[in-house]
Parts: sequence; structure tokens; C-alpha cells
Amino acid sequence: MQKITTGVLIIGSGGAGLRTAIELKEKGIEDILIVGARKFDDAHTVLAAGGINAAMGVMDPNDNWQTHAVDTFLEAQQISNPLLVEKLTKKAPEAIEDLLRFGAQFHREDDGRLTQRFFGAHSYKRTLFHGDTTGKEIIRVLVAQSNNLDVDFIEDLYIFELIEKDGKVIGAAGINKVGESVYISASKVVLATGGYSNIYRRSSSRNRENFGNGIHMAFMAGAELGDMEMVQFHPTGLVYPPSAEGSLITEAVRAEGGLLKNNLGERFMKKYDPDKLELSTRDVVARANYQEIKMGNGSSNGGVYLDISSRTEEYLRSRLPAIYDKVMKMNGINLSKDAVEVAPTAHYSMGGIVIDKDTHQTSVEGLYAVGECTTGVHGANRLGGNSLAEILVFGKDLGTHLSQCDLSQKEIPESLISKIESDIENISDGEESSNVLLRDTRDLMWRKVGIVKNMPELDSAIERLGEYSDRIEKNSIAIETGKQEFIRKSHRLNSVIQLSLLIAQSAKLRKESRGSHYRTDYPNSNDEMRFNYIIKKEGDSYTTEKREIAEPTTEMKNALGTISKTQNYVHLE
Ligand code: FUM
Repeated sequence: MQKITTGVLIIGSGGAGLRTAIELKEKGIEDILIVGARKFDDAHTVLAAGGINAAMGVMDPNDNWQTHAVDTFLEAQQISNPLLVEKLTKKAPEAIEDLLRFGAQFHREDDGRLTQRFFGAHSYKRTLFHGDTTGKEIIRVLVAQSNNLDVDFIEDLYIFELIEKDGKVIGAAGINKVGESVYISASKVVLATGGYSNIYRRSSSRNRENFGNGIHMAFMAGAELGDMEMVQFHPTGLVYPPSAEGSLITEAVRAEGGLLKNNLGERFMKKYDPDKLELSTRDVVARANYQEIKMGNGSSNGGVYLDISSRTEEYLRSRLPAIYDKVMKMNGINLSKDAVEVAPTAHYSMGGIVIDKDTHQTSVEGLYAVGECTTGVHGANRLGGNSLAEILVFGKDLGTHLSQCDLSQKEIPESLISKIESDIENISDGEESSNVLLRDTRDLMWRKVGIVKNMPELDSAIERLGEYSDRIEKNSIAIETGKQEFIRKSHRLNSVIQLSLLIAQSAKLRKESRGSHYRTDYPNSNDEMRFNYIIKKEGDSYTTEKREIAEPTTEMKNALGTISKTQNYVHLE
């Protein structure tokens, strides 16, 4: 067993965690530790493809933070926190300046100006990019900057429990790659653990990540969660081969001129959004793809066609090099000649841990959160390119806040460590296979709590999830591959089942369609439901609450003007 003490413990080594750590270091705070479940330079952020938004006005001088804020709030279907939206959009240009200072290389015009491209539902060209591997470039420079600043980190450490004393989080327990338990005492604990879109069978995440375990740990510690029903389905994930099913074909393909077509050769987005077409909001494009496939207008492998053959190989290699190579390797298709088959894939969770807009503290003392594991800024739908901006802006903001806090350390009492150790010691072999239950849960969520929902399907999902939960409790999980792997897998499975229940329950509560949450039995948005739905643990159960959307500042109100645009839903069965 190992015991470690630190001032700030950051769980998660993606962009949000790294940016928080860098800010703390730059503000002179030495005593911080980042832990990650993977290698330090291989967190989920590396998958972010198409770009990062900042209203820098390089390509479109009329762009400004106000327009970015309005686009973000409209995409969110007006249930995001306008105060967070204002902060994000005002500070995004500074986040880019910081990245440039750290050495990031973004695509530039021949005259040296940073290039910005259109992404879906933006009013201006606003998305900066590094080919189609923007996340990788950002992680490259954040890791380099962290190393320059001597940030301490531990790789391959899986955190499975937050440790609390007197209602305050004082550390965490994890298991390292050799199966040793690790106890970390900290004055402040930051969750930067990502989202939960991998709870769905077809997802753009890699194996082993984005199962929402950080969010579940926060819930178990008593933190409020919000809008858990809001899961974004990206319109274009690969359909085959099976090993790559769901993996992302970046929105940048459509931004660079890619057209969506059905098996009749129709450019079908003309029916669903004749103005914005392929660059409509993500939920509209995803549902259009879903609908075409459902109506029998899909491709032979169950997708629709994404066609960018109007672009030359040279152009594609310059703007979309990774996707060009990926489609060639995975599907044997040359994108400058032929279309690739794509279909919706679970991509991002807008729901998550509720945070204070200034301090980023959760509703539990000592526990903070940043990035995709939080809720608030994206509401019912996220603009493509806003998540990279979010992790940098709010990571920096959180680092600044924590640098002003008292970080004196508290030791985890021995009695709490002994309790966890004895739980580990007493693990007994069970009957249920965690792999099978995980597969079945993800499949269930895809079919019944996915892109289209309704009351009977939600009820049946909840019943089935309850059965899975009972089975684990009654029969226990089989220890298939040693204790360390067992703890990791059983913890993940438990998080997945419990979060799935919360997603399905929240989806039942929201009796309307809004953004990415589409219910065939309530196909319209209802202004009386323009709330955030908050869930909180209460004993062995939970409570739910409708919470008013925060009041915007006068400046933000002026920016928002008199928005009356609600979404034009194409009604689906
Ligand atoms: O399609 C994409 O490149 C995704 C970007 C995003 O989700 O921000």
C-alpha cells in the first residue's frame, strides 16, 4: 500500500486536468499531483479532432464573444448557464494565446494569419485547428508545459473512491498497475475525469474511457448532478469495420465541404434544415441521419453516405490528414474519390456534476470539477469545438481560484484506510461476468435511452437496469483476471449501471424534446420545462429538483437580445 499527501489532487490527465495544474504552477503553487488512468500523454483529449473555438475575428472580423455566446446558448436550447457561457466565450481567445505561448501550431493562411473554419451552427468562421488532430496538438503542448514546470504525476492509476470526513472530501483511493492500493490525502480534490458517452454501445470513445466513473464517485460523495439525460450523438461515426464502429469522422469533413446523401443520391439535409444543411446543429443532423436509415434510405452497411469527393487528395491531406488515412486504412476508401458510410454515435455528455460558476466547487466541500464531467455550459447540446475551449478556459480559471485557497493538508484517518483495505481483502468471487453485463447495459442504453426515447422504452430500460443492479448485489461479479483488474472492472460496471439509471430517470422527467433529448411522445420543446434537472443522492435513493436557469448579466442579456428561436424539430417515430 502507498500513502501520498498533496495540496491539490487532480484526477484526470486530459486537457482540463493539465491546464488546471499548469495554472497552479504558474501561480507558484508547488504541491500538486495529477493522476491518470492511462499514460500521461494519452488521455481522451487526444481524440478531439476538428478544432477549438475562439471568437478571434481573424477570418470574419465581425465575430466577437457576444455572437459566440449567442450561438452557444442557442445550441444549448437555452438551458445552459449564461454566466458560464459568458465566461467561456470572453476568455476563449486568451486560451488560444496561452496555447501559442506553450508552442501550439495551428493551421495558418499563406499570409501567416491563423485559419478559422466554419463548424456546425456557428454564425462565423471561428474554429481554429491543427489538421484534424487538434486535441493531440493541445495535449502535446500541455504535457510539455507541465514537464517544464515539473508537475508531479502518476500514470496508470485508477481511482475508485473519494474519501470523505465530516462531509468534506479529503482524498481518494486508487489502485495502481501492479495492484497496490494507493491513498492520496489532499486539501482539494479536482475531478477532471471526462464524460459518460461510452455508456452507449456505439460511441466515439475508446475502450476503457468515458464511462462516467468520476461523475458517479461525485454522486456517491453527495454532489449534485444536472441534466443527465443530455447526451450528444455526433452525426458521423464509422459504421464498419466492427472494431471501429462509432469512431469519429470529424465534423470538419462537413465543414470542408462534405455532403450527406442517402441511397437515392439525395442530399437529404435539404429536407431537415434547408438553411444550414450539413452544418445544422449536431442533434438535427444526427436525427436526420437516423431518420434516413430508419426509413430504408440508408447505405448497405446501415449508414448514410458522407461525400467529400469534390476535394482533391492534396486538399484533404492538408486539412483532414488523419481522417483521410483512417478511412483509407479502415474502409479501403479514398475520400477524394468515394463516399464513406457513417451513422450517429454517442459523443459527448452535456450532463454531469454541478459546479459553482466562480470557484468550480461541487456541492461537496473540498471537491471541484472541470471539463466534460461537469454540466452547465452546454445545456441541451454542445457546439462542435466548444469542449476544447471549455477545458482550457475553465482549467485556467479553476487553477487561479485554487491558487488563492488554503491548501494545508489533512491526513486520511487510518480508520478510513483500514475500512477500504478490509473491503478489498474481503472481495469474494461471484457469478456474473462484468464484460457481459457491461455489453448488455451499453446495448440497452443504445436501444432504449438513445437518440430517440419514449416513456414505454424508458420504463423498460429502468426495469432491466434495476435487474442488472440486483444481480450484481446478489450474485457478485466473477474475479476473472486478478484483483486489480477486478476492482477496475467492477467499479466501472457499477458506475455504468447506476449512471444509466440516472440518465433514464432524468429522461423520463423531461417530458419534452430539447436539443439532443428527443422524445417521440413529447416531440416539441415546452417553455415550462426550461429548467435544469438536478439529481442528488439521498440515503440509498436520490432526490430530483427542477432548478431555474441562472439570470444572465446585463452585458450577456444585451448580447442575447430577444432570442425567440426555438428548435424546429423534424418529428420522428
Ligand atoms: O467532429 C469533431 O471534430 C468534433 C468536435 C467536437 O466535438 O468538438
